[in-house]
Amino acid sequence: KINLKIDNIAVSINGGSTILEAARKINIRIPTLCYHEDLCVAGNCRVCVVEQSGSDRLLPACAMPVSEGMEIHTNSMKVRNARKQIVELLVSEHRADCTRCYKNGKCELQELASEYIVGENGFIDLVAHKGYTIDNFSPSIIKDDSKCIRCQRCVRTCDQLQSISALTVAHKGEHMKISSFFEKPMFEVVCTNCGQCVNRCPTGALTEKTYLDEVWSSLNSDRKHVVVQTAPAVRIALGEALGMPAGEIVTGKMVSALRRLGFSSVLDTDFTADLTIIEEGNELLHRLKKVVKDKDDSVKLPMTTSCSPGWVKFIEHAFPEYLPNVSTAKSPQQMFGALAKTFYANKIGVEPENMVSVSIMPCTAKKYEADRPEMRSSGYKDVDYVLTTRELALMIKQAGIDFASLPDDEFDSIMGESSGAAVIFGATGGVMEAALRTAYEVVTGREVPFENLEITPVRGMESIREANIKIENVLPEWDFLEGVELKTCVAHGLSNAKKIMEAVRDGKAEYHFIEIMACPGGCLGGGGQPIPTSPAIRKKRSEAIYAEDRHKPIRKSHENPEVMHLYEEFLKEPLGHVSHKLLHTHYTE
Ligand code: HC0
Repeated sequence: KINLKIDNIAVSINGGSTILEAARKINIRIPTLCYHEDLCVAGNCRVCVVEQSGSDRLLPACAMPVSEGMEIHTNSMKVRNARKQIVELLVSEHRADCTRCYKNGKCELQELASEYIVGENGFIDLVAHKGYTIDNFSPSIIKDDSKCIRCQRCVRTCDQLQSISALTVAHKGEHMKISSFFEKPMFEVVCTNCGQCVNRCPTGALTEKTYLDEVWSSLNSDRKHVVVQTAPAVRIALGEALGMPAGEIVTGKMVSALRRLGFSSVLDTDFTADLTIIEEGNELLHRLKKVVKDKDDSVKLPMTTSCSPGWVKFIEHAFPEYLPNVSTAKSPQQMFGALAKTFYANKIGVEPENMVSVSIMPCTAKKYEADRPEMRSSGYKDVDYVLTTRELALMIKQAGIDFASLPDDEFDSIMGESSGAAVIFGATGGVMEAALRTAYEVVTGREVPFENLEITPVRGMESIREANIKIENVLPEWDFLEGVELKTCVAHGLSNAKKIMEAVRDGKAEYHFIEIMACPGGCLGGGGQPIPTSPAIRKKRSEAIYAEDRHKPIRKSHENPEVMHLYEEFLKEPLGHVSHKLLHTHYTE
């Protein structure tokens, strides 16, 4: 342990910790901009400077390790003046058009400028004299260079967490900027649309592309029947953007709010998450049969999940030779869209051209997924508009709804029922766990014992997790699986996905089924979730997801009565003709 004093308060902390960590331990707040808990330290903005007794130099608290006997001052005149100058300089390089900015009121630079009372004439307004670009070609992300403070959180996110490097640093000195390959629009480079950069950008330089106006105008149209679906991870995070603590489950209030906003049918992506398990689980069993029993080498294993659109875009770019391994089952969002404008429209007597399908997602890549040409199997655009959790929170505020005082409401029926297995889709490992709960019963004909419902080896926040499950006492039709050890793997964050795929490609790992989610923590840590999203917040959201699962009366996808009814009445059988037309697709290089 190292002993030091910060603002005359003694603190003891492990060696190797930084001054910033020591200060946080005793609840002293040091401002930061380039620092982010998920990323390696860069120490380039200098907003976190502090003074050390006996030294003339100011130290960056985020990068400087503690040492025995240090005496640190975080609020001296010298520190305050330095910080004020740094913030003034950053503001002078930034288009401080705050009232017209999407991040107005949620911008970290704005907060610091207000705290340090940055005046009008600190430095010449440099941004006015520079050309800058606003890239809004992507369906998911807008990049506005005039608001960039070059902290490089986005660059480190794209490199360290996602191994993509779609965003990089270009040029030097005053010309230095955050750019892409040959300064092409984000839409034309390897960006996976995951939005992790958006979630970490301290200013309005990277934001989601919003479709609020389009959704409001659909809601205001008398001719349109507007259907909304809500992703598993929205219900455990929406409250944060509306002043509630992290980890609050707000499913019922969210449904109430959506009804008050005027959506005609309030339905659930969790319904199609259950459906995904049936289709994808059967696909896995079908592939196993082809490979293990029929020795058919045209069928590929390991099968990987396909529901995270950032992951699908990543594999298309980085490992196209493995596209035949990606499950053909569409994501729950897209299964929902295809069914909404066919099965559901028919059930409620609405012409599909008069239906608008909106989804609320924790994810910016879902905006891109909905735009993909493959996603029009209803004969229309299956999902018209995708809003992030943050955009829904904004709609609720715009409508003047006091979210905290809303009563709990229930989803509409036909496509609103879901199991606990569907809810856990929102956490890394959830799809795997949900699939295993169902696959066990299909193959053995026996119920999963209650004490084994929670498959803990696939849970948690470790970056890569493996579980090998011995298949025993199977039904006669599955005899070729008797004694087989099913090898599964779960990874979250694309840098971990890359490691897994490299291991598979190099023959260093052998799996049957791999779940990959592009975002750290899975969808609960998605790029469209409330900001900040820190490791501690992800943990609370994850606990909320598993609590929601425990409280559900039905916890296995194949027991969802509305899904069973859908098969009886419309789909007839898993992997059948209708399913193939509406619920499956192929991704190409
Ligand atoms: Fe997810 Fe999904 S679980 S990708 O993480 O499969 O975004 O929450 O909606 O589609 O259901 C995100 C979350 C979804 C889909 C579901 C899957």
